[in-house]
This record gives sequence, structure tokens and C-alpha cells, in this order.
Amino acid sequence: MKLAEIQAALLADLADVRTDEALNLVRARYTGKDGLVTNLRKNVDFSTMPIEEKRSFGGAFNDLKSTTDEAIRQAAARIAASGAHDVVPFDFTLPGTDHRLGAIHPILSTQIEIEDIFRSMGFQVFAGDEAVSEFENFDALNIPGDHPARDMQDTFWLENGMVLRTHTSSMQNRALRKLGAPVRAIFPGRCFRNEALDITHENTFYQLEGLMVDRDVSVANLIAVMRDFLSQVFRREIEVRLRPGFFPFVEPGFELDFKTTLNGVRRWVELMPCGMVHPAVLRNAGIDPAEFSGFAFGLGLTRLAMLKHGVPDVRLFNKADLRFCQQFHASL
Ligand code: FA5
Repeated sequence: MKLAEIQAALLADLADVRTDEALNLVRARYTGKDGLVTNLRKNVDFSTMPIEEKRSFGGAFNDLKSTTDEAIRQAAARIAASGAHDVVPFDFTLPGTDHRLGAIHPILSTQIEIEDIFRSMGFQVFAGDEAVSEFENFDALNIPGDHPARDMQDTFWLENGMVLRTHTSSMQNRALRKLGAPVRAIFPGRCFRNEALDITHENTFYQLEGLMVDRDVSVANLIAVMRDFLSQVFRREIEVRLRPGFFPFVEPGFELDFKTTLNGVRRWVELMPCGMVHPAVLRNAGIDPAEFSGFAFGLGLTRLAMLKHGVPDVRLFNKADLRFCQQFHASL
């Protein structure tokens, strides 16, 4: 074959090439050990060739060689751009791709569990806002501007006069106005305080408020509901006790403790403040305290999640450290 014929045949072969495998065959046919271009050089006896002929053959051969290399390089680039060499046969016997599913955050899973328990006792879940009026967070709860109780909750004030709610009690007035009496409701949600942070104090944490207002509601109802609720959460009979506690929006007010074993020692653990709704709070929501009475409680949802899961430091919850979150397998 003449040089020009070889070049024409090469270009025709490359035009049909679509895959790496096909290109390798063409490459072997022309530039391989026994290829057409390679043999062309091998079969020439330069020793007997006149110098003029040697020059013209050498120049033509070098042109053919570089045209061949360049044409093969371009064909390889075309195949790469087409993505054809990515196509691998599908192996149906390989294990499937493992898509990682998210999991419910331990505070939310605790909240969902508690909501289910209270729903079964006839309570409804009332959603609230995180930014509330000063009235809702304080005044409606019998905490006027000059009341020292305001200092107990170091507050984030917004420029428009609203506050980031310091407690879910800020929803009491709204819930009572909207739902009226009699009512049984819980309102879980995020609260904010300008706290000095430590292992039990966060600036952003969750509470779950409960409110039951009806005719003849007494402290006995409060104790019964709390004992029933905690026994379901901890899946065993729970003993509770009340100690006096002060909150301007309940009268009488209590701290509720429950008995549990912590670090091998059986003891009372403080769990949540609660009390009988103050008549002023009912009046502020248009409810007649002569007809209705009720109880309220403010559960530290974040602290309960700590107790349930044995989490030693409250700050772990907000750290967004996957190693921490992945320990809880309450998947969606
Ligand atoms: C209150 O917030 C009252 N509103 C509770 C209440 C409701 C009393 C209804 C009476 C009737 P206190 O400030 O103690 O109370 O907070 C209640 C719970 O929220 C605490 O027991 C604790 O579990 C949780 N808590 C308070 N501050 C923080 C914090 N900085 N970080 C994590 N949890 C907190």
C-alpha cells in the first residue's frame, strides 16, 4: 500500500470508531508492532536507497506518522467527550447503593412521644410563635413591667418591641383566648434566654407547656395527669411529689419532682414547675375564675430528652455534630 492509501484508509477507519475498544483495534492495525505504518518503515532498505529518494521517503513517512498520531488522538478525544467510555455493563448482582436516611433529632422524637401521650388524654397540640409580644410573655402572666420575676428570665428583645419568648407560658393567653374554656392543650416549642451557658443551660432550648382549664379542676387532677404522663414516658410506675415553688402566673405554684435512679442512687429529681392557673391569668384571657379553674405546667423538653437518653451536656443538642446525632436511631 502506498503512503497516501494508508492515510486514506486510516481516516476512513477512524470515522467509524465509537468506543475505546474499536479505537484500540484501529491503533493496533496502523501503529502496532505489526501495523501498516510501522511495517512501511520496517520494509524499506535505506542502505541501498539513493540519497534523494531517502530524503523524500523520510519526509513523507514522518508526515504520515504525525498525521496518524494526531488523527488517533482526536478520535480518542471525541470518544471521551461523548462519554462512551463511561458506559460499563450493568452488574445486577452487585449490592444496591446505600442511600443514607435522616433520623429524627432526639428532642423532636421526645416531643412526638409526649404529644401522643397527651393526645390520648384528650389534650390538643397548639402551635405558637417564637417571637411574641411583651404582653404575652410577661403582663398576661401576671408579670408587670416592674415585677422582679422579669429578671429571672434574661430576655432577648427585638427592635420592634417583641421578645424571643423566654418560655412557652407565653402561649397561655393566646391559647385561652382562641380555644376558650374548658380546654386541654399542650404547646411545645423553642425558647430563648440570654443565659450563661453550662451543661444544663442553653440560650436556645425547648419547653412543653400544658394547660387544663375546666370546672372544678384541682391539684389532684394535676398530680394524676403528671403521674400518668411520666409513667408512660418512662414505661414504669412513677412516683411524684410537689414542693412549693413561685411563679407569678400560678397560685399555688409547685416544683414537681419524680423518683428515679441516677448514678446508681435512688432519689428525687426535680423535673418541672407547675401550679394552679392564677385567677388574674384567666381574667386576662376573658375567662371567669369564679366558674373555671385549671392547672399549668412547664416541662423542660430538652432536659427530659437529656434524662431519657443519658445525655450529659445540654449543649450537645445544638452542636449539629453528626457523631452525636447518629447515635439516636429513631429514623423517619
Ligand atoms: C418556666 O419557664 C415557667 N414558664 C414554667 C411554668 C409553666 C411554671 C407553667 C408554672 C406553670 P423555668 O424558668 O423554671 O419555668 O423553666 C422551666 C423548665 O425549662 C426548667 O425546669 C428547665 O427544664 C427548662 N429550662 C429553663 N431554662 C433552661 C435553659 N437555659 N436551658 C435548658 N433548659 C432550660
